[in-house]
Amino acid sequence: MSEVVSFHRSERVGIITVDNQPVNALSQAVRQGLVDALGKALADAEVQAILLVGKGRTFIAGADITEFGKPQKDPGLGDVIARYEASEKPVVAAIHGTALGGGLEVALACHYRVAARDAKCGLPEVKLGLLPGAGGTQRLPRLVGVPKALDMIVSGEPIGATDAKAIGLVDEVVEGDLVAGAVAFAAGVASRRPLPRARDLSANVDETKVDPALFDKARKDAAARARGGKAPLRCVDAVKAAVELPFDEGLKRERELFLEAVESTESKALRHVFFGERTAAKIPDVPADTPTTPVRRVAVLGAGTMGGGIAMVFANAGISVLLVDREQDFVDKGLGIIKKNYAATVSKGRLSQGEMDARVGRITGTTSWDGLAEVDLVIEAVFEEMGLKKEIFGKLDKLCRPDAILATNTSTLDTNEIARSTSRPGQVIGLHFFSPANVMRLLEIVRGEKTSKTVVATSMKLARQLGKVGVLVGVCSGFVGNRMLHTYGREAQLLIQEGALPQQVDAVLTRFGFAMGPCATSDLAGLDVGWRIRKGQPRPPPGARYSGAVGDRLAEMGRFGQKTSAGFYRYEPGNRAPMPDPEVEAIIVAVSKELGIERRKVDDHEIFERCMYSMINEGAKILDEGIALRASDIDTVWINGYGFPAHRGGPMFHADVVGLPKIHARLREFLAQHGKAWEPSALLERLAREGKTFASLDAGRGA
Ligand code: 3H9
Repeated sequence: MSEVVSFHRSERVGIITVDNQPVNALSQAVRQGLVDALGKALADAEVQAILLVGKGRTFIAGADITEFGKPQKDPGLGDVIARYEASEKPVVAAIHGTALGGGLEVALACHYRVAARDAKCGLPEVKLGLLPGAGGTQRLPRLVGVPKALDMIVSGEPIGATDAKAIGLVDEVVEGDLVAGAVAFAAGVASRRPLPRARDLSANVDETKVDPALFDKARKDAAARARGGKAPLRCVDAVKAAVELPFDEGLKRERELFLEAVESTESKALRHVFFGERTAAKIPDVPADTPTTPVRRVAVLGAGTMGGGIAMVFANAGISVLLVDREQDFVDKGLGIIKKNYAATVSKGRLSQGEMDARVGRITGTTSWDGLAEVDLVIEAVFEEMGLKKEIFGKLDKLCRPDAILATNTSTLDTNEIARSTSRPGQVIGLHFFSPANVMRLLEIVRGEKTSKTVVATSMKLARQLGKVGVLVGVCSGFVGNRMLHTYGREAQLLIQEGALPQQVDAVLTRFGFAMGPCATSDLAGLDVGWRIRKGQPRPPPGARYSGAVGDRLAEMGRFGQKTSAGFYRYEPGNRAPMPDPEVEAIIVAVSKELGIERRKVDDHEIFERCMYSMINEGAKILDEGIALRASDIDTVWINGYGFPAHRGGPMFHADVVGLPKIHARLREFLAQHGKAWEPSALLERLAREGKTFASLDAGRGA
């Protein structure tokens, strides 16, 4: 008997327990253990019904993702599942925590399913670029009907036990002790025959009754949402097979589609993203047992868009917040916007009024700094001005408890310099939220040269508690995300000066899968922001290109983007869709002329390579300088903070897909054509020469 699956008997019920924590993934040892345990249960004459349970915090959260891409070892999951379904003794799955992917597929093949009230069931394979590959696409529609099965399989979103019961996915919701309730249920069905098997249910997949338009619509919706990803479409095709083919043929079709998917770059990318997010939480010199301090009371300085959004993040996580600003008007305005944001969520039915009231109640607006002496963490979210920040940190140093964490939300400024304005640089850290802070998942956690390990560990833990993906980065201008965004945006603008138009640049990048192109993104963020920053900076020396020329001209004309209905595009009232604007084209042509640039036809390929490779090159420099710990951390930043398409894995993953030698060769060509900004990173050059990848670099560093 394998250690990860055990068997024991409770009177007439044989209990098979999976114990492969943390999530009871279906590794080869678990699959073998399940086969062996079933054999024992069937051979035991005393056993009249069999119960399958998971030990620890969950039932079974799916196939073992680390095994994908490696030669598959027997028994396959499909084989294990077929044995459970064929058992002549009834098998009951007792679900707590999550039954996900292959875990739910095992449960679907059991004859009955019972669930704890807070259990969740789902087929999230699509989020890994896959489809359920062990019968889920054939059994679920037979059990719950095609529309609901399509919903669950194409979205990948899990449903709760109550909903699962309502749609016929589980037979009973157990209150109180799950195993005791499930044993009683199993004893109750022990002698019932015939055994209900999902494979035998035909009514829900009767071809004459299922509207074929359902699949056309599902395909269309999936294509619109997938931004070029194919997995959702494969999911639709597999469910369609449940209607068009007999069960065993449908299983074969599902298998073919699954094998195609598992080999796809899309799935490799999404698996990289899954593990990348989890690896980001691990800091080599800050072990998991590093002490942390509790964060129960927080103050946010600055009640503007950013400060208000940050206050909401804490209130959402049940933490009370003091929202502090200089004048009562600013405080009131900030609180007003917060309430409006929550009310919008309530009106969409995504938040109850009671929950909104509780969250609003956790935020106290004030102009007084008195309460700061009590808080565990202060986050400064005022203007990006070093003098102001230093003054604030000097004051905080005097007011706050010695163990309080002093954080800055700066997106560009030197966190070390800010820390030096206090007597406790070890307690200072950057917590860089992304706008809108209550929506964006990314949190760059900026470690200064003196930041203590306790403060790093507390911040990483806090990120998780807030539902954010925390990525630890080092100090440099723009940290990881904005520093790379700068090179990406620079190339987009230079291409426009040379002959492209905003709509062409944006189309190239949205076709790749970006949520928005760089020009539409600038319009959303506001062209005035970059313009004001550039005004305070020295112009590039003669001979060097200045990428801000078009943006400056538009901003000087009051075209600040969406908020003025005009920027790189024009906007119809009440509509955020960017419309190409002939006036902008004339401005761009004029700017090119003033700069002495003869406009030329820029092809899409050049746009893509220059925007993407400049960013990858900067990412390699960031990695080489130790600003990011791993290439996968850079990908995690870009996917969670900048709309990089997850199914492309992030810029560094994409670089590996293209091949570093090819990228390096192009960087050298661009260096010859466009100058110093294209100097290839020494790291990228070395990896290309040695035939290595960013992934191999991460693996070599134990990431
Ligand atoms: C599938 O089932 C295909 C089948 O249809 C067909 C097959 C033929 N495998 O997320 P956490 C690790 S595809 C391996 O921090 P939480 C994870 O990396 C699969 N490892 O915990 C982490 O490791 P570490 C369909 C896995 O409580 C640790 O477990 N299923 C797997 O926040 C803890 O994870 C899914 O897509 C796995 N399947 O969330 C579910 N899952 O500690 C994927 C987790 O070293 N999993 N690990 O960093 C999840 O969504 C979340 O992990 C879950 C728990 C919600 C379960």
